Amino acid sequence: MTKLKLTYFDFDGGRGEPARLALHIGGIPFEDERVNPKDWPQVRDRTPFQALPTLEVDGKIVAQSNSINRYVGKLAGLYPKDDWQALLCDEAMDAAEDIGTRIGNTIDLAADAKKKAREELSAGRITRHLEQLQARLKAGGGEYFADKRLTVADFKIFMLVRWLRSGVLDHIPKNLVDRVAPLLVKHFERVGGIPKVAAYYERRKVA
Ligand SMILES: N[C@@H](CCC(=O)N[C@@H](CS)C(=O)NCC(=O)O)C(=O)O
Repeated sequence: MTKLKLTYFDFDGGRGEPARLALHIGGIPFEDERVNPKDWPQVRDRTPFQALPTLEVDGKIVAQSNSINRYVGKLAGLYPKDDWQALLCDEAMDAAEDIGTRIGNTIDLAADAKKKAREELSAGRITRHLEQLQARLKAGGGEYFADKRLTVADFKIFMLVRWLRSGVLDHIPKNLVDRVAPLLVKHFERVGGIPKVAAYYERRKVA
């Protein structure tokens, strides 16, 4: 049997969480390695691109969150077999990644610059991305992002919406998603309400 080790920072979100969730929900055995940020300088140099998540497959290490999501999605039966549906799944995941990266780029800015950058992002790119994601969801039937069923794209968007609504991001209104893309909130509730997902976060004590 293929031996898998997923390595990511020790919190229940971010770029590594969709793959963790997919492996858990798909019942795929894997080692869930959680890195304490204080150990990151030592871990960094054994990663291919000096970043997490990474996935080890029988001792071979790879990186890039959406590539990992696709791979584990296929193992877990959570990635479309149809090429067009796979493209829609990828598009949603990459759009979420774009928003995450743009917000991530503001984290180390000085207070004033961060406020300005985040207010601009909230009114501009983030709103536009959320509206477009909502339109894609609607076009696909309104429930899931691809294949009319749960895929790794749903986990990626679930994490993004949870992050945006959590209130941890200064200067990004926590009601932004509710205001501009209410169907994404319904989607968030739908995914969070899947019994295996709810049971997983109940065990992890994550609201
Ligand atoms: N394109 C990469 C980006 C990876 C990335 O930036 N990961 C962050 C954590 S979410 C990281 O490792 N940051 C630590 C650092 O850059 O030193 C991916 O999608 O996996």
